[in-house]
Amino acid sequence: MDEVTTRSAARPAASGVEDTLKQKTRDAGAATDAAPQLQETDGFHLVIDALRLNGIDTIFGLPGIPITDFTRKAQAAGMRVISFRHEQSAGYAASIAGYMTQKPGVCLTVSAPGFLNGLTALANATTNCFPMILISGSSEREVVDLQQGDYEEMDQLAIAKSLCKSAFRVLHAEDIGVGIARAIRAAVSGRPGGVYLDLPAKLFPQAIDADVGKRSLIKVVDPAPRQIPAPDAVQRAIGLIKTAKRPLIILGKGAAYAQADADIRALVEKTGIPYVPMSMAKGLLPDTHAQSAAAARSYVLPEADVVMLIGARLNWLLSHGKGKTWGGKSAKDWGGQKFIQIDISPQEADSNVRIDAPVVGDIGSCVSAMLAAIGANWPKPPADWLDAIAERKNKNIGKMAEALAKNPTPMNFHSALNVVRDIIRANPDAILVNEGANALDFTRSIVDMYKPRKRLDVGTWGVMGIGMGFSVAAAVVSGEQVIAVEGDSAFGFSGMEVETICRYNLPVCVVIMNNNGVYRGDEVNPTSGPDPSPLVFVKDARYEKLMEAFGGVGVRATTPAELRDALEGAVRSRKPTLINAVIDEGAGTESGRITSLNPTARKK
Ligand code: ADP
Ligand code: TZD
Ligand code: MG
Repeated sequence: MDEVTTRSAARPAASGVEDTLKQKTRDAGAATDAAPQLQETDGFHLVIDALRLNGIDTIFGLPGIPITDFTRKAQAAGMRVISFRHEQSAGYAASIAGYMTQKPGVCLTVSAPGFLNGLTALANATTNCFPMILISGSSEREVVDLQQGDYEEMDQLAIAKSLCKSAFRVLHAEDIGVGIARAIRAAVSGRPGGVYLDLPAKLFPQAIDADVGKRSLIKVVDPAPRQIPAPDAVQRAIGLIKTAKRPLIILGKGAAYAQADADIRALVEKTGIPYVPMSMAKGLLPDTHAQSAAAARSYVLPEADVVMLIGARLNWLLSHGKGKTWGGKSAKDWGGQKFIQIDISPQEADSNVRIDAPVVGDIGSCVSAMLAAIGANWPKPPADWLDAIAERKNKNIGKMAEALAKNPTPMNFHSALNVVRDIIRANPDAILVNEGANALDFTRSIVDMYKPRKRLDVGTWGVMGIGMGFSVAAAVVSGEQVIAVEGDSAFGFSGMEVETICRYNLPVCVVIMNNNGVYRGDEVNPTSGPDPSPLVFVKDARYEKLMEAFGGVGVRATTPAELRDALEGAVRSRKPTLINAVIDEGAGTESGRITSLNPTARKK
């Protein structure tokens, strides 16, 4: 994109200054009319031009004062503007677009309440290391700062600062180029994260000479520079792996994000080390890979002696690297593993337990350095370790197959998800979005993924509400079929976005695992009073009619056969579809797989 979007000034050109400007504009080759006009640009156009100059061609947002005209002008300039029903969904969409593309996803909101609605997604993006820029219009600075009660008054910059990686405000049109460049660099360099960019209402109509404007824009060179690991750090890691009798690799979503798929696969295969993928790293290598130890996770974590983390943090999702999960005697005890951690953040090592070999750098560079160091004839791990894993794995896969083969009435999570498993196997390019508790945990363990970055879920926070935003972005960014497996509670957080899915006619099929409630639907009010339990919803809710209301396809499925028909139909037609899969309301467990995190009263 070379051209700066210009607007003709309304004023008649008369003065000497303006003549000079006209001449400049002509020199810049922008004005070719016989009757030359003064060429100006403004804040609206400069923001659009700065984004496009940096290859950002899509905006996720929700219009209103002061950004309404911005959304129009962005669309007129050829950007894709995806307009949502709630800013939180737009924000989640932007964040996952960032994860999928390594370019910051942009979310655009109005001031105060719109900004706050988008802020949850920005904080979530930062927590998950997804690159995203939240751009919010803001009210008059001088009124806000004196707290004089402006329309949607709020000191947004101050509030955003503590919740994201960086926050900037641009006051003058000629600084827009710098502002966008700083936002892009902050979002994607180093550990990716969320960036807030505050654009006051007054900035948008500020006019400046088009040529000056054009020259103020910055095309960011090498926005996420490679970070080559120190050779001695690589050698230390290799040395540690050499001592291992029971080595293990854990792949996290940082590894999926890095798009170093071939090298990661080569490292796993050349070393022969068994690996466990974290949730969003499923499919980085196909889940059916012989070295996947996912089905023996509870055996390999406590038994491993050297563990190499690639783009995965030792946070709660890995029980902080200690305690019983890792073979420790009690909840806080170290299990005795030595850890290698490949991560771009130099501060990540030792966050929970000692890291004996930190390798700091971008995963692409680190993995290729490791590959070079191990050479061609790396010995496979000891056979007794691999055999012991295979034994557990096969036993668990056998047990799972038995559970999947059953066909109970009503359907349970297994019989329903067995269908989704088949559909993903037949359509490995489809993107699976997943949220809920039981609906999440069962899907993660039952549905195999075959390709990288195809599984998008609740991430580090286990946040509900990402479903429809992620689905919209996944479809917009990739053009692929999206299948969103949603708990009925989880779906409720962003359900209105089915209208967005219909409006943009996206190939999204939402499958609601409808068990009438949060975790299960059979709880009752212990007082026998008229209010239902806080954990249950209207029984036999007809969610499919929501999709029909906006012209999509709605199906109520009570058997695996009906579910299969409906899912196959959705994939064939690519029409917006919502399948209300009716699940046994007693089939789930509280909090799914993380029951242990629930505080319980001592007093019964
Ligand atoms: P998971 O939840 O899958 O375990 P986490 O979100 O906890 O994954 O960890 C992802 C890690 O990956 C973060 O510590 C982050 O710094 C790191 N990371 C992200 N992108 C890169 C990259 N390109 N190179 C190296 N590390 C990265
Ligand atoms: N609010 C937000 C934003 N995130 C959350 N994680 C929660 C609340 C708490 N929560 C969970 O952790 S899972 C869940 C909630 C409300 C919903 C579980 O019910 P579901 O799934 O219907 O989505 P299952 O299949 O019934 O377990
Ligand atoms: Mg439920």
